[in-house]
Amino acid sequence: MFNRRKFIQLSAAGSSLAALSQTSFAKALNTTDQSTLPVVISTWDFGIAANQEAWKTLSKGGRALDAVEAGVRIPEADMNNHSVGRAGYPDRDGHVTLDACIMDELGNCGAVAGMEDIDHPISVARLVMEKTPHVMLVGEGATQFAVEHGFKRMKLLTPESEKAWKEWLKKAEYKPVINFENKQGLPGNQYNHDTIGMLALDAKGNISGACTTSGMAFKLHGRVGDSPIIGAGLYVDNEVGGATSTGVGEEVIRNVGSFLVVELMRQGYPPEQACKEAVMRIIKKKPEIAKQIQVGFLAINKKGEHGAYAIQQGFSYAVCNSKKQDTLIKGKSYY
Ligand code: SD4
Repeated sequence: MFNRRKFIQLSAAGSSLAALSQTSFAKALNTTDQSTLPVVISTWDFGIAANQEAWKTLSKGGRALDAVEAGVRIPEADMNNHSVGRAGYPDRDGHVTLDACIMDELGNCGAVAGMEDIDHPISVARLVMEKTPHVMLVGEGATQFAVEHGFKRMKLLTPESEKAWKEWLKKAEYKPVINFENKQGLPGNQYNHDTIGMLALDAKGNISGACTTSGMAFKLHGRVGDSPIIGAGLYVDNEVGGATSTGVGEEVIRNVGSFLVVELMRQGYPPEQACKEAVMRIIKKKPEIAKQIQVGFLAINKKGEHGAYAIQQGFSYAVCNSKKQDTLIKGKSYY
């Protein structure tokens, strides 16, 4: 049963937070521990290796944009990672379709969605941002654009992913239905989690973010989640900070999650409270569905203070700055 009392308490906490002035929030922040720049944070435990790669750029005074692109390319290339990049699990029809977006301190952004046959969607997203007047390319158009810019067309479906897909086909009802993904089991199981969202502040205090995923495993062909959608899976604003998300993308899109988190930080919410309020919006609108799914938000403000909040337990994020190189922080959760 949905815990109505807990829900009301948390909603009340959310409203009273909104009533607090920015000054009160500023006092509540612990600026001593977290305010070291540069800093990079990423979703999940594989964020540790990704952060270390990003750190190579940040520690030399490099730009946050270069750091986040380099960082998330690590899980994209990891043959043991079945939820991001090269070795991602396929969709229902056996196609590996990748989603990614990137955003810089100037508000520039680029994205690809449902892209096949190219192993580093984040770098294609960056090229969309830098070489075209557009924000997003999808499907074959994205692949064609990547090839025109020197990417190699390759078969992404690995023998291991193919085996997992064929196993799944044996068990699954092979027809398009709404909430298809929820039939795969509990939120956060081996199929339904682990997008990388990365946020970095460089030594100049400029922010950038990147988000990349193969999306929900065995999704309907053509399904796109939150991860490549600016404002949903990722948003940064150099005046305020940045946010990214992981989990069931449909709920994040419905609530324009990452944009919401950044706007709440603009109003003075500390990162964790902003993430919590965004999670509460999802729970308030669909309490029964929320029990079954995972959504987590991760945020950082311009001081380098960071926080996270998820619907379900188990969400973690990695932090790297000059004091902590490979710290994994357990995110708080509603359940
Ligand atoms: C999606 N948000 O495609 C992604 C999946 C994910 O952690 O984040 N999993 O909806």
